[in-house]
Amino acid sequence: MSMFVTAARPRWEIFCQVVDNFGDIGVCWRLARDLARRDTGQVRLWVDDWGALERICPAVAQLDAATGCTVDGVVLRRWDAAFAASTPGKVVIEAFACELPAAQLEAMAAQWPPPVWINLEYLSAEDWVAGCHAMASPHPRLPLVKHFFFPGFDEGTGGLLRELDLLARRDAFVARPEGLAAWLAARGIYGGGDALRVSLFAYEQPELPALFECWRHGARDLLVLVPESRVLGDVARALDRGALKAGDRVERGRLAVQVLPFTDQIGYDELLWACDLNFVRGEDSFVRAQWAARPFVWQIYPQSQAAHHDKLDAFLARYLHGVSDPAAQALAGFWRAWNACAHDADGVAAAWPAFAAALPALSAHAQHWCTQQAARADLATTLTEFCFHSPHAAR
Ligand code: TRH
Repeated sequence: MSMFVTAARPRWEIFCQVVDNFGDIGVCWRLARDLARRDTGQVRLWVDDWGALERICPAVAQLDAATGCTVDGVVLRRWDAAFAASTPGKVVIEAFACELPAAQLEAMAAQWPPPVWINLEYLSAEDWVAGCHAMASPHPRLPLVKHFFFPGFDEGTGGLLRELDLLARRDAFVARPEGLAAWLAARGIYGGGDALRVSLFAYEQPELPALFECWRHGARDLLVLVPESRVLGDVARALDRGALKAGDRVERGRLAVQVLPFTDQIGYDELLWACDLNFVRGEDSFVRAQWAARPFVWQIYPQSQAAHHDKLDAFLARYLHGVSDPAAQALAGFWRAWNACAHDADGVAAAWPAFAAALPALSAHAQHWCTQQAARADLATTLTEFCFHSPHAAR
């Protein structure tokens, strides 16, 4: 009989190891909240980098990280060197192949029934994903079986993170023009009624000066809203400023740039809904831009030996299916330039005019793509199905 059997078992337990940035925590925090809102059972999230969590969940700053705290229905626990095994969840999710603490693995093996053990993988549009989704991997020593769970764009994958009320909240936000005006005013964002409103969330981008130069002399006013992030140094350089901080606004010709504070995830969604074009990065903001149903530009997380270029092309092939040739080429050209793909040497400034001209067509396509993807089961639903209603089900 296990020493862990008497304590209450959470329904879901997620382990998240943040390496050098908060991207993984973005996915884990969103998934945890989504599960907590649908379920009656407890969701517990272990995080090794409390600062990264605090950035997207400012509420934790007031709470006791050592003993754990509950935010939005999620029990948050710090995963540090002093980790002591606790009663494992009915489902244990290790995010992005992080290594579970050995003591917790032993605790899982001592449970009956054993937890459903999931390795949540990175999102990719590549064709092999559906074939690997839900594959089992028995532990070499312990009586435990891990399953690989792949989010994705196909029927045969785990789908995309999408809260049940997300699209209704988005529709309510965009349906009230006076609401949008109030939202902008509340953030001190003003001017440029006809300007193209752009959000810019990105990693470092050495091509920004050339693009800003093009925007400054362009055919249309542009208002660029930049949440504080890694790209801010390049934004400052492109504007010939020493440094920039939240609240700063700089105007150059037809271009106005305003720096916004980093918000929680709900506020970030609203920013995407408030803009005509969104520059996003990594994984979670990439998916949110698709649910915003607006044209977007994806900066994929760079990997060694340019492995990310294949992933970018795999998504482009899916996303551009059915888009007219000129618009498809314009989008692919601009995205590849933004991601410094070698086979597109012209650069972002050269690729911008065609991309800008294609925006009306791409806007219609973004809505079509969003509707198509929303017809598929979302990630929390597929996880619940797999973990509680399939042959692998938790008891
Ligand atoms: O941080 P990222 O670059 O994450 C990446 C990816 O997960 C990638 O796959 C992984 O390999 C790498 O990390 C290590 O970008 P991402 O995924 O978009 O996460 C950013 C999160 O920040 C997302 O949840 C949205 C959120 N956010 C806010 O909450 N408020 C804000 O103001 C902004 C700009 C973002």
